[in-house]
Amino acid sequence: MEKSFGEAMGRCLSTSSPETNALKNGDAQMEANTRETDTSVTIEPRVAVVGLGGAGCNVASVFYNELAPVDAIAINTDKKALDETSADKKIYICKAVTKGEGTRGDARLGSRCAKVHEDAIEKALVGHDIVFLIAGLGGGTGTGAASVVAEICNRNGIPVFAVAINPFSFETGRIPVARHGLRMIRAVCPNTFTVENDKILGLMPDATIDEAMRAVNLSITSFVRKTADEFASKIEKEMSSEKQTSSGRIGDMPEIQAMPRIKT
Ligand SMILES: Nc1nc2c(ncn2[C@@H]2O[C@H](COP(=O)(O)OP(=O)(O)OP(=O)(O)O)[C@@H](O)[C@H]2O)c(=O)[nH]1
Ligand SMILES: [Mg+2]
Repeated sequence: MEKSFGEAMGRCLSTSSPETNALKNGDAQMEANTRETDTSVTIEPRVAVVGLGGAGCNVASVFYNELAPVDAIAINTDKKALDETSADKKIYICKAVTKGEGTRGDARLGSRCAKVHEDAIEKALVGHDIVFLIAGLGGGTGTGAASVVAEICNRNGIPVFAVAINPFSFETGRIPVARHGLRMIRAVCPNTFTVENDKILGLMPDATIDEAMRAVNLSITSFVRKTADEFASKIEKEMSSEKQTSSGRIGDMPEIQAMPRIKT
């Protein structure tokens, strides 16, 4: 990861960030997911993990198969890959353009396909309190679509994080596409983290490429979980201090506890 979690959260919760303003103003979506009883407030942040393209959809499948308390949303131009993905929601983008066969490394096409399906993507995302985008860089779909989806989140005031997987260094032809794609994503999603596929090969020298990618995918899932938990607890603290300020008496404070929504 290039950036520490603390840095990301600092950015997310700094007074100038749109995310914080949304939270401080009592963001409608978060309110909808907050229950207040006589003595306690329970926050149930609704988390979406959006897998874009082949790598992203593989990570979304891990979340879905582990029954993680998130909504796993898979977006792909590759119909066969999407059919093989496990997810709460699948969005097949641009049958008319890619004929269901992916973009074959054309990131501009990936971006265009996502734009054509903006309404469906927006509908799937609205109502979530935090969104994580996962994309492998260097292909066309994930690289091109991630910034489009990040912008949809920005427009809707949904805090968004991106996890961008850099290709292996032996995928030389993909490196320039990956670099350009990362710049595009960072331009609209400051909370973008990169993961190096290469690094895992150093840690698992005898692993096959598939095993290495699976290990990377697993590390992404634990990163997302930790980040979402930290995000929820920051919100709780903000709400807690606001309540202290407004009541003026700590004794009036309701107990606040995080309780992630469990998928049934
Ligand atoms: N960690 C990890 N990396 C992957 C995985 N699958 C692919 N990658 C990496 O991600 C890069 C992009 O590949 P894909 O995600 O398949 O590309 P795509 O977004 O589907 O793009 P197109 O198929 O060209 O439309 C590859 O060059 C690999 O380095 C995966 O399951 N895990
Ligand atoms: Mg693909």
